[in-house]
Amino acid sequence: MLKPSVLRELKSIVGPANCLASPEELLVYSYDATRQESLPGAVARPRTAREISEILRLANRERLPIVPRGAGTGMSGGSIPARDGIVLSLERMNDILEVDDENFIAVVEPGVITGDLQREVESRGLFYPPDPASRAFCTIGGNVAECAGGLRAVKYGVTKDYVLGLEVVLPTGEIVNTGGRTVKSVAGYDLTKLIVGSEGTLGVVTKIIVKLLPLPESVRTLAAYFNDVKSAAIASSDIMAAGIIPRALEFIDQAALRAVEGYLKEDLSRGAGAMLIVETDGPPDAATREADRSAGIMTRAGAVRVVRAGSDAERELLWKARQSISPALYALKPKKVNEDIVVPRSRIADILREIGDVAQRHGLLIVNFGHAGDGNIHTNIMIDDADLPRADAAVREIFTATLRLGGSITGEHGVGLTKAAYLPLETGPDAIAAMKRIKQALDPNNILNPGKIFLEQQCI
Ligand code: 2HG
Ligand code: ZN
Repeated sequence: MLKPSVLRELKSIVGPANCLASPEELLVYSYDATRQESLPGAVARPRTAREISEILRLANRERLPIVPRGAGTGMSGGSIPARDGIVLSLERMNDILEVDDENFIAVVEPGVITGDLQREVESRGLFYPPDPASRAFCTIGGNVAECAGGLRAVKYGVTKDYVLGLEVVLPTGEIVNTGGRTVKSVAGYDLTKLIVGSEGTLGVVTKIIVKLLPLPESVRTLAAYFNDVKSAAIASSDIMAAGIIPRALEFIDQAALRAVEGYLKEDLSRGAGAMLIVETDGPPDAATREADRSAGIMTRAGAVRVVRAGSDAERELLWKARQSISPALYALKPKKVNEDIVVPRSRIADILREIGDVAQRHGLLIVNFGHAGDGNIHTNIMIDDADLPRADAAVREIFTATLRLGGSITGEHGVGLTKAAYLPLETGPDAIAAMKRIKQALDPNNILNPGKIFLEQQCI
């Protein structure tokens, strides 16, 4: 419970209609896509950086935890509220402020839905490439906080590659601008890069300047079907090793295919053991040539069938299927422990083999799909409550194998709460100590998203 005087002050900052404290309202803001929950003391829905600054100053005075929140689609618990703290929902700050088609930039507020930004710029012949599977409902502010990746990272990179500048409210309330509207700037430390991916622990982003590209002239989409996971994994590494850079190169294993086919009531794979979706883009000749070369490589690696999406409807169905896997998996088991490990691209077959061994050892159903072109596999351990201890053991073994192969425990979902215990495995204690010194310098009272990334500050 928040003190009545704090609630009053909060109301005077954002207006009574934008300060929520009834149990029903709090519940709506209590969870994210991990399905973990924790009830906040209040939710504030500010409209300006100035209001946010005042809230952060209040939080420092009262030592209150503040948890910034976009649409709550995060997969590592980054926006799970601190118990009795304040959720800072950026949902009302949702304007696309500017699209500058001369300089190829857009200026947006954090609450803009990523898919809306994509559609708006595409209507002007421009392109915002980062493309999380949740683009229809996630916010760009959340993408910045977690440095979201997505389906087109293999060619175009991730959120941090498109953020040129930010307006940020620091934990102590100062409003600062980082970077700017130019493609180059080396004026001082790169605070933009520090904030992107800092999971809402170092500042509240209130304005984002993103880089845009010209919209590619054409796309070609292929679906390739394999009898087994191993040949699909080898085919994906072979495409990359041949120097082809598709704009998407996605992998789906048999269990994920079955789940999504049931979810969409479509027979996409006719019983295949694994599938790759490959999409190339660019001038029509180049896109076709790269698609044809990819098809040849996949056939040589053992694809039993490679088909080209002949119409927009066919292409859209493939992508809809891919984007629906995450929710579709809940048909297999009530809970999932979903990880987003990433390995060097040539090691995908190795990590999938190791994951298969882990699944067998622990008698667990582990489903794999994801961004094979990046080496980024979504490994989902499907469980009932009783399986949780075995799932925890499996996660540790999968992370250990990932690191042994030269990979990382999280490619795009962030550390948040769910991976905090494992971060030291990857970074070692000295790097964590350095990160904590940065946190301490910017947030001396540890009010901004405490308990995320670093285990020992856990407070929910
Ligand atoms: C995706 O690529 C998302 O679909 C979600 O990153 C992954 O649910 C998952 O494991
Ligand atoms: Zn993903």
